[in-house]
Amino acid sequence: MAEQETKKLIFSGIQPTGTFTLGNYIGAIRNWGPLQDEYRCVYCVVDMHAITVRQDPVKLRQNSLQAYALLLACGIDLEKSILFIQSHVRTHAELSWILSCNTQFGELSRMTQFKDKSQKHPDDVNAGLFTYPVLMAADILAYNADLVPVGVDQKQHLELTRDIAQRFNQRYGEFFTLPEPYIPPVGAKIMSLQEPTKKMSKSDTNPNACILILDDKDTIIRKCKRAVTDSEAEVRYAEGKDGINNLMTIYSSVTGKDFAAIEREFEGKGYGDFKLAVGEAVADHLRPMQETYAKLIADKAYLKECYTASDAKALAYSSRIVRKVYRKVGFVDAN
Ligand code: ATP
Ligand code: LTN
Repeated sequence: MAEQETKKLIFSGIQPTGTFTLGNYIGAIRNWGPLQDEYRCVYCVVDMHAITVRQDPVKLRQNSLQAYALLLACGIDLEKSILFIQSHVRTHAELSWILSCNTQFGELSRMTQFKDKSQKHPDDVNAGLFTYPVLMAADILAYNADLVPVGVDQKQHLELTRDIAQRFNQRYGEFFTLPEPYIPPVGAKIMSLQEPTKKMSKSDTNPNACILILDDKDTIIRKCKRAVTDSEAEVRYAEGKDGINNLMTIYSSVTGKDFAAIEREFEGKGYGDFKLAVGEAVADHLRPMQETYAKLIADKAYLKECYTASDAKALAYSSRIVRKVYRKVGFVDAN
């Protein structure tokens, strides 16, 4: 990364908690590829965050490799960027400890994700779930990232990261860059196909609510056909037509057509035709990525080569920063 040091650094992570949805794809990961020319990008499969909610170990390992291959298939180019696995790079846990000693109990108690997830899993309100945002701050600050692409749901965590960085800088002298949230120009929020006022989420228990990006064409079309709409029969973007608005957003995101063009295309046609067209367009859009994914996931040796190289780059880069942090807080040099 050295020759490009003048470019701003982007850091983002995604949890390997299941197959990505069309929401994750349109709202987040599809935007990661195009950022690579303008920025130095560091992307990460955050498996350590995933275990804040109970995971089946066999599944977690599979999901992590799947997430890694999917991110490559979605356009992350290792000639330009780093894509590594969080648990392979020890500096994240190391920095997380230091930062946790600079984070207040009260601050963490106010995090809405903690409150939501403790309600969702009342039998497992573990300390890791509570300190989740500190590990996320460590992810970002270990690279002194300038920009962090996140959805609205993660903004509060990013604000906490800035507060922690600022407090550290006041205590120990200016050191950390205060990272800014980066909201991509096309940042559509994709809603559930079954309850279009709620966001599409991979942890939804209703399989018809979300399109997974590895779903086959028939499944995608079936889910679109079952999507909840309204009692009108006009394909039109309007308040109160949440289901149709969501399908129009999806169709627009995968075809590049604007809403006016979509309304013209389906004038005089019913919802059935429109839903079929949405399903076909999504399936056609995802097919090349799915084909690349199938090749990548079948080649575990290649994947290993990829993450081993990226893990080493991430460790080298973040070690320099964490070593300076150790010195700043007063730890004796190890060598
Ligand atoms: P979970 O259901 O396990 O909470 P999730 O599907 O909500 O997961 P995350 O792993 O929390 O997804 O988020 C990964 C990224 O995808 C984040 O940047 C988030 O903002 C984005 N994202 C998630 N769901 C949507 C959606 N429906 N529309 C647009 N972006 C989304
Ligand atoms: N909390 C994020 C995942 C995440 C992340 C990060 C995002 C972990 N570490 C660092 C950006 C930067 C989520 O659930 N989407």
